[in-house]
Amino acid sequence: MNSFAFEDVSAYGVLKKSFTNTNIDKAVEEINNIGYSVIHSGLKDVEINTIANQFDLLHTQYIHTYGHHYLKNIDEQNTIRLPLAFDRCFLEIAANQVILNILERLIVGQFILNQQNGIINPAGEKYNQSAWHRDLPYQHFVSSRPIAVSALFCVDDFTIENGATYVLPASHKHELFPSDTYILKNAIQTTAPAGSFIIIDCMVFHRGGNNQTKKNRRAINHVYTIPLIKQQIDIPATMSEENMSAHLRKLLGYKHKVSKTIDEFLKSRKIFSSFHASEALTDSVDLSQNKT
Ligand SMILES: O=C(O)CCC(=O)C(=O)O
Repeated sequence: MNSFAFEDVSAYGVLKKSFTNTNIDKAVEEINNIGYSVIHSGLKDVEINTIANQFDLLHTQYIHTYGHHYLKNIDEQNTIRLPLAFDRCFLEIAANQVILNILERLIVGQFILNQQNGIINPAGEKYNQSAWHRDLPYQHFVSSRPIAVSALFCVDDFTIENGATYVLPASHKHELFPSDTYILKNAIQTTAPAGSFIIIDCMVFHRGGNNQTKKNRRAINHVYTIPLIKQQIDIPATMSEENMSAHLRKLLGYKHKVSKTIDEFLKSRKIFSSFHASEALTDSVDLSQNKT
């Protein structure tokens, strides 16, 4: 056997180092450093199959509702906007505990679901997500911490052949879109089994590949952001909060609705301050725990 163990990471001159124990720790470290990571959702094969079937059913129903001709004209025929508004199984994916655990570590303070999109990379056809982009498009800034994170749920296996997502590692750390030569040299294609999440700092440049197979590649993309960034579709206005837990209401942005009038804003402030008082209490407990 080779006497140099591959896992042995020796170093010198190092004063500070990160340690990872869990898969969540590993994902958080990768997203912070290179801007992306792949992690399994923990869903069983039977659950992933159910989601895949519901995805197709919903797509058929969606096309029927909005019209294929109309959707094709606006290049929306391969997208389902906000699938969770139609079927609870998609809400459960948006609230997947693995993802929420990672987001809590990445985004300091509060975050909300900004958007959920069912996406289809069509077999043998041009794909509308195949051009490089950031999920906060038209933005060229660098932030010290993530303010928006995407979680792409793989409904199908993501393979080289069916156009698995390309990422440009660490591009969230640089304002500019790099040169063509740099991109061609450094882009990485992230393959992943169905049921995985590809998690990407929204400022990382990425794109879908070309699907050269005979089967569509399906995924459900989620963008989670700090509440200051407006939702793509006003989720609280689209869905009733009846029968929704406080935890889901928070995730879906019911606590961060835009006040329509000054009067409404002032009323929301009153409710907000009593909420603050209870949060402050929790914070102070945390802080005192940190001190000991
Ligand atoms: O299809 C993919 O792999 C990438 C999807 C994508 O870039 C997006 O939804 O923003």
